[in-house]
Amino acid sequence: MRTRTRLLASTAVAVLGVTALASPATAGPALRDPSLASFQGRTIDLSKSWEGAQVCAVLSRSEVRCYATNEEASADLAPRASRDADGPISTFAWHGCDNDWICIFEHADFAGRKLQFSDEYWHDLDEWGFKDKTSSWVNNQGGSWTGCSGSDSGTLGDGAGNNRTMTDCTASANLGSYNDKAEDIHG
Ligand SMILES: [Ca+2]
Ligand SMILES: [Ca+2]
Ligand SMILES: [Ca+2]
Repeated sequence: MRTRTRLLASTAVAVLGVTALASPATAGPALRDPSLASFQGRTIDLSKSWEGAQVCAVLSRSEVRCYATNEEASADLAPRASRDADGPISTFAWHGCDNDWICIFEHADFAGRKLQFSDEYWHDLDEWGFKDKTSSWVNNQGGSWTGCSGSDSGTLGDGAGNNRTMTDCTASANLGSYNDKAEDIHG
C-alpha cells in the first residue's frame, strides 16, 4: 500500500512538472517552431515555402536565417561566428560552402538551394522542406593550418537506418543511389 501511495505521489509531481513546462513553451521564443526562419526582415515557414531564399543556415534549435545569395549569407554569418586562429585552408569557402559549415544542396554539383548546419545533433530535414531533396554536399568543417583535423564528420540518414558519413574536408557532387534519399542530418 505504501508503494502504491508513493507511485501516485510521483505521478502527481510529474503531471505538475509537465504543466509547469508547458506554459513557457507556448510563450517563449526558445521553443518555437523550428521551421520558422528569418528572411529579408520577415519570418517565413520553410516547411511550406522558401519564398525565394537560396541559402538557409541553421544556427541553433531556435534560430534559422535565410538569404537570397551566398554573398549575403557569408557577410551576415562571418562576423557572428567565434572563429579560432585557423589557417588558410579553413578560412575559405569550398564549393560554395563557408568555413566551419556542413552544406547540403538541392541539386548535384553543389547547385540549387543550400541548407547549412554545424550543430552536433540530428536535424529533421522535413522541418525545412528539404526531405528527400539532397543531391550533393560539402563538409567544410575541421580545417586548420596543417590540413584537416578529421574531428567533425557529419551524417545523412534516410529514415530507414541507411546512413552516409560525410567526412570533414570532403565533398560529394553526386550522391548516386542516395540521391534525394536523405531525411535527417547530423552536423
Ligand atoms: Ca559540427
Ligand atoms: Ca535533389
Ligand atoms: Ca560532427
